This record gives sequence, structure tokens and C-alpha cells, in this order.
Amino acid sequence: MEKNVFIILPAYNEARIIASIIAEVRSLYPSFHVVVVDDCSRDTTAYEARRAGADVIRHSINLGQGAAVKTGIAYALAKGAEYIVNIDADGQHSVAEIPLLLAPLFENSADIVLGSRFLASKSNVPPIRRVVLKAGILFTWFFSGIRLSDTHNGFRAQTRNAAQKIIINENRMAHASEILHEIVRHDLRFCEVPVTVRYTSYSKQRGQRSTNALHIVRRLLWRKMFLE
Ligand SMILES: Nc1nc2c(ncn2[C@@H]2O[C@H](COP(=O)(O)OP(=O)(O)O)[C@@H](O)[C@H]2O)c(=O)[nH]1
Ligand SMILES: [Mg+2]
Repeated sequence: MEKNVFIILPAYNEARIIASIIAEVRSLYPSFHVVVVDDCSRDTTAYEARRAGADVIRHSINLGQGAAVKTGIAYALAKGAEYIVNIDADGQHSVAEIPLLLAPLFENSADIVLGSRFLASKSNVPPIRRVVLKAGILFTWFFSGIRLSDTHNGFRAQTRNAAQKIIINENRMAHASEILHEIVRHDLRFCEVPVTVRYTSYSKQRGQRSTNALHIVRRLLWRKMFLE
């Protein structure tokens, strides 16, 4: 029987590339639903995504990637999704690798599957980004007690049940840490699979600045000290 899979792409100003990613998903996996959450882009992301055949939800102000992931998941759950995949909309992730993330879910050996660029040697991670990401891994180990090889990768897949349990409150990039915290809190079964993250001139020109990691750490420590 066909599985009800939703692919969610949080997108901000990705008009140049979004249609090609959607086309690839639709040609490789015709039965999957594709949802783009356009976070009030200043370009024609929403138009391009709709034209390429995705369901498009648009935030009327820019809220951040975490908020977009949350919106996309809520939409997919409301539409009856059984499996939900998150993938970046800037072409850094490989659409062809989606089945690697779904396999452990289909076998019922995990509730959530996390892509890891450090389990495979295929990713051309720039040196500074590598150091920041490795620091993030250590920080996550301290903060959430979860030991992973890659903690800030937007390529992940989860079951409906996991998506219903995981609560995202962090609107911006700290949501990646928050999801890991939620995995521990709900004792969800997780695993990592090797994925490729491509660093292209397009992605590097637009991606997060490494200094943003400091804001994430500050925010999470603040939460740990005062809100938990
Ligand atoms: N919804 C939303 N998505 C964003 C925002 N900023 C970035 N993104 C998307 O999130 C994904 C990853 O963002 P990016 O800046 O490339 O992060 P990096 O790859 O970790 O440097 C891409 O698909 C972006 O389009 C935002 O403010 N809102
Ligand atoms: Mg990126």
C-alpha cells in the first residue's frame, strides 16, 4: 500500500532554485505531497513553488525557519500525513537521498531519522562551518544529553506520532536543538543516516552566518536557566 508522505520545504528567498527542487521531488516520488512554507520571501518564491505544483503556505511576516517547519508540520498532520520529511529549499540536500531517511521509519525501527553530513565523507563542509558544527554537537551533548554526529541538519524525517509529540517553540534556527531536546523528553526512537550536504556558491552566499551559532547558544542557555 502506498504511504502517505509529505515533503516540507521551509523557504526564504529561494525563487531561483525552489522550482527545480520541487520538480525533482515530483518526478522521483510522484505520490508524495510537496509543501513549501514561504516565510514572507521578498522574491517570487511562493509563485515559483505554486507553479511547480507544491502546496504553498505563506507567512505574512518573516518568522524564521523553525516557525516555518512548525507551520509545515501542522499542515501535513491536518492533511493526514503518516510520514513527514523536512528538507532545505536551497538545494544543499539531495532529494535522491529521501528514501534513506524514510527506510527506518517504514521498517518501524525509528520514530525520527536525522541526516548526518559527518557520517559520510561526501560533503564539502567549509572549515569554519565544520568547527562551528562540531561545537554544536558538543553543546547538544551537554544541553540535551544526546550524542549525535550532526546536530544542526535540516534534513530529517519523522512519523506522524513523533510529529504530534515534538513541540517547536523556537521560531528561528534554535529549533534544531529544540527538536533534539524533544526527542529525549519523549523518549523517541531515533537514528542517524549519512547524507550529503552540498556547499555551493549559491548556498554559501545566502546561508546562516557562523556567528549565528552564538545567538543559538545564548538563547538555549537562557531557556535552560530560567524556563525549565
Ligand atoms: N521559513 C524560513 N526559512 C528560512 C529562513 N531562513 C532560511 N530559511 C530556509 O531554511 C533553509 C536553511 O537555511 P540556510 O540559511 O541555508 O541555513 P544553513 O544551510 O544552515 O546555513 C533554507 O531552505 C532556507 O530557505 C527564514 O527566515 N524562514
Ligand atoms: Mg543552506
